[in-house]
Amino acid sequence: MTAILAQPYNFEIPDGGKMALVIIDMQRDFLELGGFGDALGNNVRLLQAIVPTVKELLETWRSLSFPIIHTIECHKPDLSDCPPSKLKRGKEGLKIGDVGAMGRILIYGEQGNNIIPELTPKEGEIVILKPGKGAFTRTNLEELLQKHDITHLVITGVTTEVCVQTTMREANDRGYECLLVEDGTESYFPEFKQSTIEMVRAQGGIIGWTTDSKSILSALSIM
Ligand code: C5J
Repeated sequence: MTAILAQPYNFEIPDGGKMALVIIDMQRDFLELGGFGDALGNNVRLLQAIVPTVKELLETWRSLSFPIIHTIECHKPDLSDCPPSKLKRGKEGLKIGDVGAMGRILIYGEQGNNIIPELTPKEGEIVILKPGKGAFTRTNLEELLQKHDITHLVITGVTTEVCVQTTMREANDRGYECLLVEDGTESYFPEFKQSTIEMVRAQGGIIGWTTDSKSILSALSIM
């Protein structure tokens, strides 16, 4: 058994359990100037702060040959997978499918839709293309987790209260044990990040656990 120091209590991976690193939407459109997040008036530098932490976890997972899952929020160029309710969000500025400084916003294959170079997926790592906020919605993620016998998810990425939290709730409802990495996730709104952390681990871990990357790395180094 591996135990990671966490809140509200230790996150335990029993022998035979398999723990994947999930990196949510670390895309240029959310993290770089000229992208979707920037166009919406957000301070993208806030999100950039977690890149070294996520990279360190990614490299650790690679060195241990543990499963890695990247997600990309994206749509088809004809927007046929984007419901009108999502398309019409945001009254001012750029909308999904509009042309921005890094190509069409949230359209698969456009420059801004790519994962940032520091975290580019390697061959063999799972990449989930998701049209929704949650990584299980209209994707084959659950099928892949079952196929690879993955039972535990260590969750990182952006933004904490939107795609990260939605994915964590979806995973929790499907029976996966989820650990949110506090210094591996970020929001444009620091108070939303803090609230998410608190609501995840409230009521005895109603959605899952939270911890910092140091606790994960230290638990893995004594495996
Ligand atoms: C948003 C995301 N915020 N990845 N997407 O629209 O959280």
